[in-house]
Amino acid sequence: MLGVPLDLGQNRRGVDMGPSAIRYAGVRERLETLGYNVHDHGDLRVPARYEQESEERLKHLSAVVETNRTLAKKMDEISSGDAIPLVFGGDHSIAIGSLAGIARHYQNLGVIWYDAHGDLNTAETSPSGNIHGMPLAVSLGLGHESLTGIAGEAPAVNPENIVIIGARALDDAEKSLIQKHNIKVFTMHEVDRLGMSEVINQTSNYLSHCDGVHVSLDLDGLDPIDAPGVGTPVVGGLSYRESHLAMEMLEETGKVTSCEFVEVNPILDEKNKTAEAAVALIGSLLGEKIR
Ligand code: DIR
Ligand code: MN
Ligand code: MN
Ligand code: MN
Repeated sequence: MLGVPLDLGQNRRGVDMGPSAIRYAGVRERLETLGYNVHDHGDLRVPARYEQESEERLKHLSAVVETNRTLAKKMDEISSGDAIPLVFGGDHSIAIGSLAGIARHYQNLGVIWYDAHGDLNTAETSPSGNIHGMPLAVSLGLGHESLTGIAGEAPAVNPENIVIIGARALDDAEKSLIQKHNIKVFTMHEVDRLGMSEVINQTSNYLSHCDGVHVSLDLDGLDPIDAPGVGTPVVGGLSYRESHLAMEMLEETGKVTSCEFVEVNPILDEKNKTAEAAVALIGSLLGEKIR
């Protein structure tokens, strides 16, 4: 486990406390009960917000780059051997560093992006200038070179190795990019039509050529009723139950090699409900069964 208490990829205060909230919700005990030998690497050191100035198009760029460079190195280290890296955010901009570090260990890393958003913006297309709306684009090699360069020469992820699940707030430029690169997306429309069980079956088939799969779960993928403690909630989201089914079925594929749970914001939460949901989903993704 590694915490990354970065909040500079977006505007709301409090998401820097996500790793504490997730630990407080009992993640370690949960994993030990499952029989895992848990190693907690603690929290990455992150620049404080008050020390930072903000650019218009890429807010807090240098601090986000610096944090993700350190994170990529750390993830590279802890991805070795048979460890399953589990990262706690922090805002979703940390996926830039975690994917950069993990991808070096795979030929064809699959990525499941569980999110209300596409996170496929660049400085030119972003409506907000917030880097947490850009990490998937950056991981494809699109965006400011100080961000795309974190992965090294080649992009961390190929467009055909990505599956987005739960999308319901895509910007126009993100829609174009999805079409241009033919990225697999199960929006809420497809989830409702097919059901989560079929969505995960198709996801698993779609990524069957991958030699590893990273699950990047933004808690705002869930409905705000089940996960109110997020900075950019969007109504009409994935339920607690659907999400558990998704995690359980992904675990059954045996293909998940790393994961991250991001955007938990305890200041906006209701009695740590969102962190508790995150920990319950982590349990399911790593093998917890009702029976
Ligand atoms: C929006 C919101 N698409 C942006 N993105 C969010 O600012 O780029 N991503 N909230 O999680
Ligand atoms: Mn390594
Ligand atoms: Mn996101
Ligand atoms: Mn989101």
